[in-house]
Amino acid sequence: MKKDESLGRFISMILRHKPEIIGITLDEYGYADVNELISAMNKHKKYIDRMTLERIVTENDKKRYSFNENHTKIRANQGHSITVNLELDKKVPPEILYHGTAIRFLESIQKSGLQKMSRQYVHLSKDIKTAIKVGKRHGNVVVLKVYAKKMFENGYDFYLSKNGVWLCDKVPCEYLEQCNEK
Ligand code: HQG
Repeated sequence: MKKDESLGRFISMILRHKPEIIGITLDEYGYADVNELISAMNKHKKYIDRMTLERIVTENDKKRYSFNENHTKIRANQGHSITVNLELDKKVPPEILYHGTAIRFLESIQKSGLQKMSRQYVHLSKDIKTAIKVGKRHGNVVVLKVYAKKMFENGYDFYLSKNGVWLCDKVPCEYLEQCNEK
């Protein structure tokens, strides 16, 4: 449903980047109070009720949001630019992960590796198809192979978000290689 999609995009912005634009705050774990979120959104003409919010959380294509156990609180599973504690455990990554990006960023990435830029983590994909989708958002896409297991063995930490996105703090150039597979 188109309307859910646009509400979802707005909720992502609130829960990941700018809760203050509708006058709410997140707790240290990134949670917003559900009642507060609904009433603040309505006040700002983003009309939503609890049933719609539940549907958006359940049906979101990337499972971007989670409720707490009794559905009184909601947070984004990844993608934050504000610093929150997602309570993720360190995890052993697979041998290879992927990162889709725009060709125009390559030169800079080859110099300084993958950086978090505006987000809390560098986001990595488990397969090439997903990486292509992520990269396309930025322009002509190029996929990079990340030698994740080697990084892990050399002391870098990895986390897996609740919706299956791999997260780390940075990827130095020596663990990156252009991926020509499809
Ligand atoms: C690039 C979406 C120049 C990086 C996606 C990326 C993901 C550099 C861009 C999640 C660089 C940042 C995150 C360097 C990295 N020099 N450019 N040294 N290091 N970059 O959007 O990974 O759909 O912040 O390659 O699916 O594209 O919103 O990160 O192109 O999971 O749920 O800087 O956001 O999730 O862009 O995407 P972003 P991302 P949602």
